[in-house]
Amino acid sequence: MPYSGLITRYRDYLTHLPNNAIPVTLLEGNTPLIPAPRLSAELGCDVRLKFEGLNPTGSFKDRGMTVAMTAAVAEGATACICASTGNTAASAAAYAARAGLACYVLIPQGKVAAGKLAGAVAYGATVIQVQGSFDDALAMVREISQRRPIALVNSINPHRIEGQKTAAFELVDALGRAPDWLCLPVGNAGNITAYWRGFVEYHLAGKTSALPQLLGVQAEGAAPLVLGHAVEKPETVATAIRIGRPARGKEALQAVAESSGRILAVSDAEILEMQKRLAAEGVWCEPASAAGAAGLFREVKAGRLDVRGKTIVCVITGHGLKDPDAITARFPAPRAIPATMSALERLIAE
Ligand code: AN7
Repeated sequence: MPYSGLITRYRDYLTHLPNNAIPVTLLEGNTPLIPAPRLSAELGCDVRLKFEGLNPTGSFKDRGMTVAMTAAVAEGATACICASTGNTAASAAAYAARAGLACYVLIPQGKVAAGKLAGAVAYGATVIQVQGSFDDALAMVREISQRRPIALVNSINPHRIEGQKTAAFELVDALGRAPDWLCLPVGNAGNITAYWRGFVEYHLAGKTSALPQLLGVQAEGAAPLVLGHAVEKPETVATAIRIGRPARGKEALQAVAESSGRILAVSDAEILEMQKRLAAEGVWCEPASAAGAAGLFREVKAGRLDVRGKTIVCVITGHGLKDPDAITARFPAPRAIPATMSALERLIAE
């Protein structure tokens, strides 16, 4: 049967959706699990990359958005709203367009990567820059969605988590069991919460006897869950996870504890170094998406994590095209030569 989106594929597990709901879908999910041979050799384990950047709008957010938008339409919504560091905005804009809903997205001014902002605009959302942080914007959309009949599609919307848990199902379906470790970036903490729910549900359904250990990774300048308190002015090159008050922080910490996992923070330098390593495997991701693998790398190299012979999945949450400036701003512009064969010969002989 041709693939028709994750709601159809995992309908039996999406019990919150009304029976008569008609999927609003762009055929999200079903993303590849790509082996990372160089990283595997370096760390002495089998590292696989769940490349969520290959979803329709370039990030894992599409998994939650197909379910949230399907539910919103079934409930009769005509407009939706979210706060976002960028990927949620682009995803909400696309699925709202598909469903014929008005869409408002609030983003922190000047802190959203170019590809995400352009996406939200292209899909026709009303984009509003807030002179504040993501956390400020989230507080605003929470309140307006109470006051007015506008569906809130942030990951505090339970349908978002329901959709995102399907990534765990796909991992078990691909590997035949859960991986030993699952490494992923943590911002608002919805995704790690969703993965854990997915693994637990599949475990209860008898699809995997084992559960993974979770390695949740924040950026040092935006690490409220590692520090144990909110961060008022989060700062990191990984703008996607520039979040100081994670809405699902408590659930995330509980999931990490239940899995006998870890939550830790990596520096911007470690994130960018891992972005480069992943690109050297042929998988270019945005900076935030490298955080999970960066955390794994550091722990293994420091001798704090024994992964020999283990199967490790790193979730690559967003495509590198989302944030081209993260590359072009740090590297010199490509060399220019005259349009002559001699100039080309000289350069190649260097
Ligand atoms: C690429 O788009 O919060 O821990 O508003 O875009 O579930 O928040 C994005 C988060 C990781 C963190 N990787 O996931 C938003 C937003 C990428 C992201 C995360 C985000 P959560």
